[in-house]
Amino acid sequence: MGSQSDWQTMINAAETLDALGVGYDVRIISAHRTPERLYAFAKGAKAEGFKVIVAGAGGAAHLPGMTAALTTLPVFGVPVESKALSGQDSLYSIVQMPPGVPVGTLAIGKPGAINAALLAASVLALSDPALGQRLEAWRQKQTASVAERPRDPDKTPDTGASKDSRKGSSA
Ligand code: RP5
Repeated sequence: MGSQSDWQTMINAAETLDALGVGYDVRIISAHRTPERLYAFAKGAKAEGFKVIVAGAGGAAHLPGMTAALTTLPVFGVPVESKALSGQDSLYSIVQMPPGVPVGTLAIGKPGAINAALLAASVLALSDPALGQRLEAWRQKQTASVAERPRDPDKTPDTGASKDSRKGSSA
């Protein structure tokens, strides 16, 4: 990720990989503040044993694109939600790669971080049947967690409205 400030978003990718039993390394690599670090990492990633790179960045988010330019490993970009433009700047910066250097771009923020991890796991599962089974189990657990009918939302303390009174007044 491009900054320490991205970690609160990207930790969701890490937690998803943890849940799937996928090993990973987390690094702060800023394309503009630590360009030498970026070059060294991206150029050496394949030799280091990385199979997929998930790159989260915000604002003028050139980290995923620059990483993809320096390696042929699959790169998934997570647009981190920026304060100024709510992550639309990050999204456009990452998604609009010219032809020839692809970055698989996910949704802005936490959903994108989670899905980047799931997508990375799917790629790794192509050559790891045990991981494929864990991924299937993760999906089944998710499916099982969806109730057929909604629960009432929690009542808010300041309205004083109870479930029973709402039933009585609206029936
Ligand atoms: C980007 O600039 C980072 O990916 C981060 O999302 C954004 C802001 O970085 P900080 O100023 O918080 O370090 O490079």
